[in-house]
Amino acid sequence: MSIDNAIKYKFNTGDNVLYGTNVICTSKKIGDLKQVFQNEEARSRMEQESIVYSVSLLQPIEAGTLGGLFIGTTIIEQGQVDQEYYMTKGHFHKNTSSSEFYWGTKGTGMVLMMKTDRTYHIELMSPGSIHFIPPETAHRVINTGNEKLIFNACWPADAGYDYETIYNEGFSCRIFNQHGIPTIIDIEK
Ligand code: M6P
Ligand code: ZN
Repeated sequence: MSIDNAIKYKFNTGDNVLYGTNVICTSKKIGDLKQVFQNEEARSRMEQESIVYSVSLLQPIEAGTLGGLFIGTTIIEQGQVDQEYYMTKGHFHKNTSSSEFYWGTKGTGMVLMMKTDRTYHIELMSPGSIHFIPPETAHRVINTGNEKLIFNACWPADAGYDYETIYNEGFSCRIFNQHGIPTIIDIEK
């Protein structure tokens, strides 16, 4: 019997961001988010190097492994493209039967979940809120607050990503800042 004293991975006390050996950090900048926001012209005129969100990802097992799990922290900066709040790209899982948990740790926002028939529902995210994303459901997080939004996620290692469907068809609603109020606008396909 042996006790491993060294903590391999942990959530940083303070900002709650995941860190440790093998934690991969990636970021999405304005320049990476073509066609994500409604006003593409406004996005193209913004500082392209400006970060919209960053993901710290721990993959303790190879991607695609049945029964494996991944965990990650996402930080969405506060900001807007025109009137639309900063948000993640959003995706369906390639393995359509995969589900996922999101939970908020800092800031406030919305979790948008959309079924394949394009019906959607929204859950409010705040520190401590837990969101279950069922199979066959696209998911995106929108930072509607007045600070960074930080949340964690845990999902199956064989979930994979289908970004293409959202890139081609978009979500069926968008969230805009209208006179300081987060406003949900339905979008026709
Ligand atoms: C969460 C998880 C990740 C995802 C990230 C950003 O941390 O769902 O798998 O990559 O959010 O979301 P997206 O990939 O849709 O931009
Ligand atoms: Zn996912």
